[in-house]
Amino acid sequence: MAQKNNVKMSFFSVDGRPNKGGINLGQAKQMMNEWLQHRNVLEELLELIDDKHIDFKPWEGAMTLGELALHVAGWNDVFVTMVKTEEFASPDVTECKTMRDVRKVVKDFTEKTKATYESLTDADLETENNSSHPKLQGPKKRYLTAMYDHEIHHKGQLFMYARMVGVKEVPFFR
Ligand code: NI
Repeated sequence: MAQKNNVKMSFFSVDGRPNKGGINLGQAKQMMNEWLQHRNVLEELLELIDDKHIDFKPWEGAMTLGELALHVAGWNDVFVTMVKTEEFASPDVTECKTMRDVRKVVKDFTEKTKATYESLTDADLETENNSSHPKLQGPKKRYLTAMYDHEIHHKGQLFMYARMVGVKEVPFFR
């Protein structure tokens, strides 16, 4: 009986909900898929923003709409890369003049981040990290949960930016 329960548990994804189709994916793969759902929504949202809003910011000193989108994509690539390298270095983000540029850079980061994520093993996730940040210390998996939260945190802000510049129909949140 106990064994049966263990098998059943492995069909649940990181957020505890049933894994669609009951396929028992590895943890790294499952976590990547959970993150990708949110990234795909972010990309959909960016399709709805006109060029004239690229420099929109809701308050003085906020990141502009374009900067915020690039911030998520660039830094979240850093978080995933850190599982492999432990190097905390600013992302290399190309300057963008149009929303078309922003969408392209975000998509390129998505591909790069996905490729790095796909190279991670479940054993990598459990290895102790070298972080000096008290909230990140622990298994390397913590870089990935922080990255996931960071994606959702700023994606929520971007939904608000989008509504503020007049987008009426926004995508479902995941
Ligand atoms: Ni941030």
